[in-house]
Amino acid sequence: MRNDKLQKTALITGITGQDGAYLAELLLEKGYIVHGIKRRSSLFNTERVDHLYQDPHEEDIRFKLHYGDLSDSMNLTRIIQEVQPDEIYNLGAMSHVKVSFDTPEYTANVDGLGTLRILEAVRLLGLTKKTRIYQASTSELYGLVQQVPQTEKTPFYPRSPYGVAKLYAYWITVNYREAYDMFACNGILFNHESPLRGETFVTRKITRAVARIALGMQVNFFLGNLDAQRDWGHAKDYVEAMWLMLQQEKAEDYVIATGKTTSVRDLVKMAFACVGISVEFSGNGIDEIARVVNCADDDFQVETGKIVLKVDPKYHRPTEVDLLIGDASKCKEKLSWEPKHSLQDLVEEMVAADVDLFRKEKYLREGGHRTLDYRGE
Ligand code: NDP
Ligand code: GDR
Repeated sequence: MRNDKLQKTALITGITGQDGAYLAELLLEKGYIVHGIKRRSSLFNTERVDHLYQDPHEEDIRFKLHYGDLSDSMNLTRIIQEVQPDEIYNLGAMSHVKVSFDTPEYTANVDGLGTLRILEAVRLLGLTKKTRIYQASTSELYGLVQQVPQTEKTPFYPRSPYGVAKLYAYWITVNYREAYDMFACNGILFNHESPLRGETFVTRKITRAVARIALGMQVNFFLGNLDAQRDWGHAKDYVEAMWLMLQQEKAEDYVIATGKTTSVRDLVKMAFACVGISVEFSGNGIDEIARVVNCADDDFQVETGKIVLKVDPKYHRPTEVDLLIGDASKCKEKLSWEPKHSLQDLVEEMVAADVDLFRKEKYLREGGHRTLDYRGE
């Protein structure tokens, strides 16, 4: 393991996202100076890192945000030149698989070429010996199932514009490592979630809806493919693996996963069980529904027989990734990394956080205050 004594400086793209927020926390705890790139938006988009904010007018600032975008080479080059980072974590991306079918060119530009822009900036600035780079690669690279569990050696066959853009990013990272002897790693991370997960990814969509249904704020919600199986872990565990990859003697690519897979349908059952509600499914695929069979928690009263979930084909993807199970043996052996959270812990934490969030919203609404309307997308 690398053992530099000097205080290190890290630059995180995508710092306002789920992983960026957990990674920034981790690096600050480890004594790093953390710089992050945020996009300009018409509303504040820094909610996940606001607790880390430091007034730039103060001295000894260890957390600093810069405006930027992965589609803008000059901006990235200027920031990297100014920051002179020891480590860059390239987490920024248009990260929603379904949305990538609607915005394929943008996704290719940001998720694919964005990675090239970072690598090339480091090279042109003469930082190849100083700056280590982490690339946020993904289990979506595997796509069409060819072999399970998936390892670093499993062939790729991406099934979405997002997956294809990330395939370019994966290989350009490998190429710069080999061509210019750069320390650049791919973390092939399987799905990881948390209470900070974006609201339109399936886990968070489920835990938000379950919380609102339990609190009587919503009757039902809609999902797409209930048969998809994913290897879900906790984002907090996964950002630690990212950091570990950049502390090794040699740059390599690693799978990060739990080794267990669960269907979307079973995840729905688990989430409802966290509020004492058992549900049963009927129908098949496109006309499937879930009804309440029992509600055992006195805090939450939902009528037996009520339909709480329906399938809406609009959430199906033109091409789907059916089954993901990762084999993280290499990471376990070389980085001594293992996930600390089980899926049960994760779902309980996410449901509890959403119950808390919507209890507050309900309270405000009952007091006559205006709150944001629920968006079920
Ligand atoms: P999020 O969607 O939560 O965060 C994405 C981040 O990228 C946000 O900060 C977003 O900014 C930023 N971003 C989006 N577009 C641009 C752009 N054009 N220029 C600069 N920044 C941009 O993703 P996660 O935190 O979940 O994932 C982090 C990375 O890991 C992503 O690259 C994702 O593809 C990858 N990944 C994620 C996995 C997961 O299960 N979470 C699994 C495997 C890989 P804003 O807040 O303004 O939208
Ligand atoms: P994924 O995550 O596509 O695996 O990408 P997502 O949570 O969006 O979907 C997981 C599975 O659930 C099915 N599904 C639905 N998904 C969403 N979002 N909304 C629905 O209503 C719904 N109904 C069923 C999907 O079809 C899919 O099979 C995530 C992202 O974080 C990527 O950036 C990352 O690279 C991969 O994980 C690993």
